[in-house]
Order: sequence, then C-alpha cells, then structure tokens
Amino acid sequence: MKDVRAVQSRKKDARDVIGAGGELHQVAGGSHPQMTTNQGVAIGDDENSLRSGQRGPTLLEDGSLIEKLNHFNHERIPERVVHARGAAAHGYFELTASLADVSNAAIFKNVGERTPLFTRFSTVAGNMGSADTARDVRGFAVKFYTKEGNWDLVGNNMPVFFIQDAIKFPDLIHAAKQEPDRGFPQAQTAHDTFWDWASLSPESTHMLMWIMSDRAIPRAFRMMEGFGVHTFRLVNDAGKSTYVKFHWRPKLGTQSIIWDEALKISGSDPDFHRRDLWNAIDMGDFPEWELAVQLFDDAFAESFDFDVLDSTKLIPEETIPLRVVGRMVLDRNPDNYFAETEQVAFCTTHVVPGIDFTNDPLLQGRNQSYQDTQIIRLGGPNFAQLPINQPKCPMRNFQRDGHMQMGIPKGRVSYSPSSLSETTERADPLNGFTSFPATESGDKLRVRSATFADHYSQARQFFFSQTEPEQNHIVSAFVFELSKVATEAVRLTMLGRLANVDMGVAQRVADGLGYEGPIPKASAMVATRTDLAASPMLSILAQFKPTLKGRLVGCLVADGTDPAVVTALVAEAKKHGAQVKVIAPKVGGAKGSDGGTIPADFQLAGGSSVLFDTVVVALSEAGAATLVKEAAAVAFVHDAFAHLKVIGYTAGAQALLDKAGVLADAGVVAMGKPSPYLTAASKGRIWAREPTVRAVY
Ligand code: HDE
Repeated sequence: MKDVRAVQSRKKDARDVIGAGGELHQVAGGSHPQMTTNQGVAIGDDENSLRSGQRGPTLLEDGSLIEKLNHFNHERIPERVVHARGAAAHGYFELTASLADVSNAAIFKNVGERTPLFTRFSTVAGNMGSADTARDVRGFAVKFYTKEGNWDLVGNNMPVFFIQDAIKFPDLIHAAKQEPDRGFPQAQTAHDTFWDWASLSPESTHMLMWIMSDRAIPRAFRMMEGFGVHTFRLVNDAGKSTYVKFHWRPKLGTQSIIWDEALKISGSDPDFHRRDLWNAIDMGDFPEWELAVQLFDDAFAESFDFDVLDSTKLIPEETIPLRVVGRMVLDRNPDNYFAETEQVAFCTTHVVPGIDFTNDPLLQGRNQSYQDTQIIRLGGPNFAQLPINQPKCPMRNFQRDGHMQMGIPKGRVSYSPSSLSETTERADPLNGFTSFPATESGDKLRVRSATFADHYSQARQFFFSQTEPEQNHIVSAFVFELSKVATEAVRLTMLGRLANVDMGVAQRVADGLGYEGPIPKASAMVATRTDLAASPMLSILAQFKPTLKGRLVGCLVADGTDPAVVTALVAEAKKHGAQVKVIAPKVGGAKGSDGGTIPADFQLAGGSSVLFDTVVVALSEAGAATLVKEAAAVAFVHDAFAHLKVIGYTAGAQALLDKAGVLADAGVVAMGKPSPYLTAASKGRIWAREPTVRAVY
C-alpha cells in the first residue's frame, strides 16, 4: 500500500483528489476557489474521513465530516401538505392598462411599469415525487414583489373549488390523498375514499365536472388558464370598493392532453410539465399570460343567480367580460430548486393597499392556514427573511428573535409606542394598509347561507357548455375513476348525484360502469336550473387557437431515412414556432440515405410519441421493414393515431403504419413538402377519429 503521507506531499493544488490506497486523481478544468467548512476553514481533503490507521476507526474529532453529514441529514423539510409537487420560474408583470379607477395599489397605476414576480405551478394531491400528469387541479400561485410589499395571488387552473367552507378542507384532502392505512394510491382521485367523500358532499359537484374534464390534464403549465377563484375586493383612492375575480390567460392558448396519453406520459416522462417549463425558458421562448379582471359591484352581486361569496360558483365571462390589465412573462429559471421553488411561502394574507378580502368562507379560512403552514414547513416565523420571500422594499417592524433570525436588529427599542429613539419605525395611518370598512352584523351561528344551496345548476351549465368530444371525455373520466372504486354503494351514490346534474349524463356513466339498475336521484335543497345559457368560454376546444407555437414535433427516423425530409421539416416547423425532435433506434443517430448521419435527440424506447404534439414517420422501406419488428416503434405510431395526432409519413413508412393499425383520415398526411402536414397539425387533434379508436359511453 502506498504511503498516504507521501501522496499528500505530491498534492499540487485544490484540484487534486486522493482516492483509495492513496491514488491521486487530477480533476481537470476551471480555476476552483477553496472549499471550506461552514466556519470558513479551508478543507484539505473532502474524499477521506479522519481515521486512526489506514483501516482503523473513524475519529469523532473529524469536524468537517460531522458537519457535512449533519447538514445532509437535515436537507429535507416537510413537503407541503397539499401542492407538494411544483415547478416555478421568475418573471415580471407589466401593467398594460390602468386599474387606478378601481384600485389604489401601486402595481395597477403606471402603465408600462414592470413588477418582478415568482410563479409556482403545482399538482394538489400527489407527493413531491409524483408524476406531473396526474388528473388533478393545478396550483397557479404568483408572488408579486410590488413597491408596496408582496402580493400573493394563490390561485388554481380552475375557477371553482370543491368546498364552500374552509372547515371541510382537511376532509377533502384526507379523502383525496393516499388512503391512510395502505399509503396508496399516489396522486390520484380514482379510489374509494375520494369518491366516498365526494358522493356525500354535493357542494363538490361543479368542481367534479371540472376535475373530470380535460382541464385536469393540461398539455403544459404555459398552456393553462389561472384563476384567483374567490371574489376579492379592490379599493380605490376614494375608498370605494369594487368586487373582482382574477384571471390569467395563456398566450399559447389553453390546451390539454388525452387521458390515455396522461397515463403513458406518467411513465415516459414523470417530469413532463416541469421539463417543458424549464426548456421553454431556457430556450428563450418565454411563457406569457394576460392578467384580466372581472369587475362588479353590490348591485350585480345582489342580482346574480348565485352568491358571489360561494367558491363553487363562477361568473360566466359572457355575463361579465374580462378586462385585460397586464401581462406576466416568465423569463428566468430558478437557480436552485430548494432555495426558491421549495422555500417560497405563499400566503393569501399577503395583500397590498388597494386589494382586500371578501367574506368568502373559504378565503377567510385560507387566511389562517397559509401563514401557519409556512411556520411548520420552514421551521419558524422568520420565513419572510429567506431571499425568495423577502419583499423588494424595506421590511421593518418589531418582530424579533425566533428560529433562524437572519438580521441583526440594532438599538434598545423593540416596541411601540416609544420615545427613546428618533428613528424607529411607526405605523403610517395615511399610506399603510387599512381594511375596507365593510358593515357586518348578524347572529353568531354555525350555518351556511341558503344562497349557497344550489349545487347542480352550474355543474350542468359547465357540462353543456362543452363540445361533444369534451363531454365524452368527462363521461369517460367518471367511468374510469368510479371503475376504480371497489365499493359499489359509493358508485351508486355518485350516480344519484350526477342524476341531479342531468339524468342523461348519469345514465351514460352508469352504462360505462355496466350498471343496469335504477338511478335514484339524490335529494337536493334547490332544483337544478336548466335555463342557464351555455358559456362557450368554459370550453377549451371552443376557444382553441390553431397554432404550433411552443409545440413539439416528433420525427421517427431509422437507417435509410432521407435526411432532406428531416431538414425541410425542421426549417418549416421553425417558421411555425415549433421544435422538431428526432427519434431513432439508437441515440447516436441513424444512417441517412445519403450515407451521412441523422443526429437523434431520443432513443426510440425513451422517445414515445406521447411526448410530442404531432409526429412524422420518416422511413425508407428498409427502415420500416426493420421497425415493424420493434414493439416501441409500432407503439409510437399506434399511440400517435389513438391520441388523435396528425401523422406525417413518407411512402416508405407504409408497412409500419399498417402494422400499427393506422387508417387513412384527414390527419394522416403524406409528406411531400412539410407545409400541408404542418398546416394540418396546427389545427390540433383529429376529433372525428376518436369514436373509431375509443369507446364513447
Ligand atoms: Fe390552498 N393551501 N388551501 N388552495 N393552495 C396550500 O399552503 C388551504 C385552496 C393553493 O405553490 C398550503 O404553502 C386551505 C383554494 C395553491 O406554494 C395550505 C384551503 C385554492 C397552493 C393550504 C385551501 C388554493 C396552496 C399547503 C381551504 C385556489 C400552493 C402548503 C380553505 C384558489 C402554493 C402551503 C405554492 C397551498 C391551505 C383551498 C390554492 C395548507 C385551508 C380554494 C396554489 O396552507
């Protein structure tokens, strides 16, 4: 064995690493600063702990070992009890139209002014390591670092919620999360406890329609809408209050995936959404949303069909159109997932002067919950001092001490009022936050207002505002979920609730379940209204933007592929704002018909067609003859067809198309020039194909 002391003396600089038996490695490249302990002491050796003799016991005095392991042991903090899995980005809000008539918030005053922000998207039910494409609501939380302090708009990608009163939130979440005895299923509502709770909670019916719709399986974070959900209040300079609902509208349009695709993406790329967000920002293709508001007054609130304080209801955009006031651009990925995405602490109570609350009982409960959850999650009351949470304006008060106090407050005065210091902070009655002086009176009761009692009318309105394929998907989603419910009585209770939405819908779900008995309607306080006009704004497909911007084209190649097809496709797709990814049997690429190499982005097994919006099968006859014997290639094409994608193909690819069961239709396009194919692909999926590939109940 070499003498380690001799090796130590050969160590020339910080790049040298001493391995087993005193082997000296040089790690090339860069000019590296010294590694130190947390006390700033330079570390001489980060590969070997201190021991007595070469094979002897490790010594307790090895401070750098103990410091390193202790820190590692404490690397995890409790994950969020809900919305644990998320991805985030930095960006800015730019005001494009003044809102000063209704709010004196500085962020709404100066057109053109940019306010920095941090936005976190999330799923609700799954744990941190769950898959992105679970059927779920997506969190859409924005922290605006305004000049007057932080404003957190902690919303979702659906405008309504499951419950009307915060007291029911723990029950909803316990029912949706893994069942407590067995610890599964992960990140799904398709199990008995969720549907047991839902079937016994009629107020959830409207939200169930949303969650069973394609809104719950978005194509990308940058292709989903966002909503503040509650009715908030804006207050102007004159102290006048205006009610407001906040909306985010994605510039790329709202788009979803198909359920079978979602299931398969969970396996192919569990990070599908966070990767998409990261890549888009990394490439400089910055995701963008419009911020819009629905504004209304007491008179409208009085006359509206439903209670504006009820978070299970929405105000159709046809009734109060959106007023666009600004845009959000996400232009910078986090530097560190933990320090930023994990430690960001959103609280509904974080509002600024000019923005205020209403009596929505869900919002009122949230105002307690978020602050408290951050204290347990982040270990104490000083979480606002973490860089990601610090306001970008002065933060001064007499709150002191506590775990991880990072400031060093000076002076003897840590209280108010005081006269001992000329320079300590004081409250500012003129410019500081003052709550809107709403008049409140009434008996102290545990009660829910009768104006919250209609649980079905808007659920029905939502269903009948959808296009036919979207309605079919809602029915199929109910069938899928309830088929995973083992307790038959729960399924039947749920059918009875659906019957209150519409007997036809309940019957379709019953058919899908193979249930042939009678469906007894659940009792309801208020009869379901059938006179609410359809609201096309609630449909994704009715608002579909024909574009390939931000979309991915997957091009399957093999040895013998004509490289000119790929080159032309890449060039044309770029004009559409889309990106082409090449999939080949080997990641080193395929041998083109000209003898050169066609470089690949994906190896076939890791590049399933579910990862792309549309695909091209660019094969020679010989290439297709090889790939018909490759299950991954057959599945690539078969899935693309079953997921209603537009498929471009070269003549040589026909054998693979046949093997995959592809039948000619408007979405199966021969590749001459790439333009007709790309034009067809920009129109989205081939919905007419759906009844030929999937049962419609
Ligand atoms: Fe949340 N919610 N929530 N929620 N929520 C949390 O706070 C809670 C609700 C939403 O990216 C928790 O920091 C209660 C509605 C988002 O960090 C917790 C109630 C809406 C996020 C909490 C609700 C939301 C959360 C868990 C019923 C849409 C993720 C960790 C009264 C408008 C924020 C945390 C992020 C997170 C409580 C209902 C959105 C426990 C009690 C309605 C986007 O405080």
